[in-house]
Amino acid sequence: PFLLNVIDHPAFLDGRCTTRFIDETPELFRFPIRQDRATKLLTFAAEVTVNGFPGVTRPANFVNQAEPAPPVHDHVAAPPEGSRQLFKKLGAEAFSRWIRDQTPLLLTDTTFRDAHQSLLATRVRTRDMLRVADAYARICPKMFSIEMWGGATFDTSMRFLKEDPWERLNQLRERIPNILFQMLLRGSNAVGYTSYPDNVVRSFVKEAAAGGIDLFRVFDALNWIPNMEVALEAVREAGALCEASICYTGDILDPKRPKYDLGYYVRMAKELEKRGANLIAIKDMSGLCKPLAAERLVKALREEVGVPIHFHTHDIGGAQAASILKGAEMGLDVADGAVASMAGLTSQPSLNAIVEALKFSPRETEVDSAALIEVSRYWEQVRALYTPFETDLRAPSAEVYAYEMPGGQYTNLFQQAKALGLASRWPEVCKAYADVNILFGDIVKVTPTSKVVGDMALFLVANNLTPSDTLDPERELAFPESVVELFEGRLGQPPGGFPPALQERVLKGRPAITDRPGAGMPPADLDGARTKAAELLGRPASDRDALSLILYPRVFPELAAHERSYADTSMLPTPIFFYGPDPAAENLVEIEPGKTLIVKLLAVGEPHSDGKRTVFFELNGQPREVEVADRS
Ligand code: 3PY
Ligand code: ZN
Repeated sequence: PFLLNVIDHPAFLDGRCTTRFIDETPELFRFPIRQDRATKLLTFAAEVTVNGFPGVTRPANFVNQAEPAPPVHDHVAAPPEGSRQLFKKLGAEAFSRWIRDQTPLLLTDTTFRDAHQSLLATRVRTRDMLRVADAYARICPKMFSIEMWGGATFDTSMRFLKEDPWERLNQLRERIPNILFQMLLRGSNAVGYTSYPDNVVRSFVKEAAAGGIDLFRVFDALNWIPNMEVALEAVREAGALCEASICYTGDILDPKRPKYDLGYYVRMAKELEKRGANLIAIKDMSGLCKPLAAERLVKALREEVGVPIHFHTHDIGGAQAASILKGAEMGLDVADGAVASMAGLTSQPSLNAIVEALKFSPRETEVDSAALIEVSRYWEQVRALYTPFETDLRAPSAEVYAYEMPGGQYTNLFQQAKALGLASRWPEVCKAYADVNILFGDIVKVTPTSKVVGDMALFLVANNLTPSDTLDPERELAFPESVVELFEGRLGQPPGGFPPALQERVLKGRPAITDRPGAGMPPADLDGARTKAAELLGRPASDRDALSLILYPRVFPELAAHERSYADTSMLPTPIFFYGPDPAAENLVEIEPGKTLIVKLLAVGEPHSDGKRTVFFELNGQPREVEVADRS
């Protein structure tokens, strides 16, 4: 550094220096503090030790243990060929026909995405996925696809887990080269909660496909096809599998709910097929598609559309494995499930159970049930590391048929209610959720519209309002921002439009748009975002970083600041990341292949007068001290 300080100094560069240059230029000795990775990671470990992980309470009975071990498998042999190689060989259309020709029911494993989104508030870290990935590729090669990206994972990775979602994709792809990767894309809402300009949606799909996503499940939160078109087109252009969703709401068996009847879904599926969908998803985000409804719906879709049908459901009510089996009898092509230890309740039905249930039947799957048991054991141990994110839901709840609340929302809305001091009024919140749906004209409720309904339900309960109070001209109400956005048409149009009286009240005379929100948005400046991302990161930024910044303009700078202070903390074992290093143990942290830090927490000092504490470590046998402010 000294030599660099000299030769980079303006006086040296200008040739203005004399023999006294070194003596008279003290700044030459001010070396930039090069905080190395180990120090940064130790600083993070010290932070968590002193202050805890933000928002996470270490469970009282938590015993810091070795990280869960993956199933025993042959590391050396390459993973057997699977659905991905076949898809690469055939291309989207021929592969879609191949799916149709299969006799076994094909299966998607959602454990890496929706299962933990629905059970553990999307908190599972990339590291715990990577640790099972090698084994998975080898012992579950007959899995049709793995849903491992999209939905809320993009947001949560950055916001809470402080990791780059693109890296999750990269690293899982490296380890699992043989099974299709699938993501959930919210149409023009991409992986966010609001509408984005078309060029953002297009670039996002292009980058995701280049990063290894093979199958995009695209949906619109109001089932409004114009809002799906840009995404569908981008997926087809990328040569990926384009799976277009019909989001299931209501009850096709109930003659009193005619708005979303069988004909509605069949018409929508046919429209989507016309727009080039390679598969149709029945996206039953709230687990409302009862067994006999699934039978009727799959049968009708099988008769009316040519492309494969993929069924996704949540087991909140407890009857959804039966819906999958009924669908299978009617020719369902692919079903979603999660491994047993991450299945049930707000998550998907158990893959282990589906595989067993179909044994010795015409739709018997090719997935190895013994392998699923091994994988489930792994996830069971992983799940134990995430107890602070578990919900209080202990048993299936058939109340979901009354409330129509998505599996992924239940836990979040409960947390929101708790934060507002409404936890004890949770049944009222649920009832209000159902009332708001009717007030809004009976709409599809899935991210982000489900959040709007949830915000409005909390608004009613917190202010002790009835649904009819919202229409009372005597009352001046400040509706939640998300409700205003919905009624302005900024999330698109529901079937049959918005109820005019409420829309009038919410917008207070302001106009609403009826066009596709993306149509009126100027393109986002991707180059500018890349430059800004580079500034934030203090290193060159990629198009992916630019997209992360555009999608999450407030969260990305926090992630970049975290990286600058603490390096890439995704390499820390989960117990250290959330709860700090075990004081009794030598904690191993592999920061790159072959380079391992041995971290021992020795002691935490008393607070100094400035409120800081010294945390004493041993790092690879050498004493190291880190000072952190005690904010606890
Ligand atoms: C999401 O959009 O994150 C969902 O899982 C919707 O069901
Ligand atoms: Zn889901």
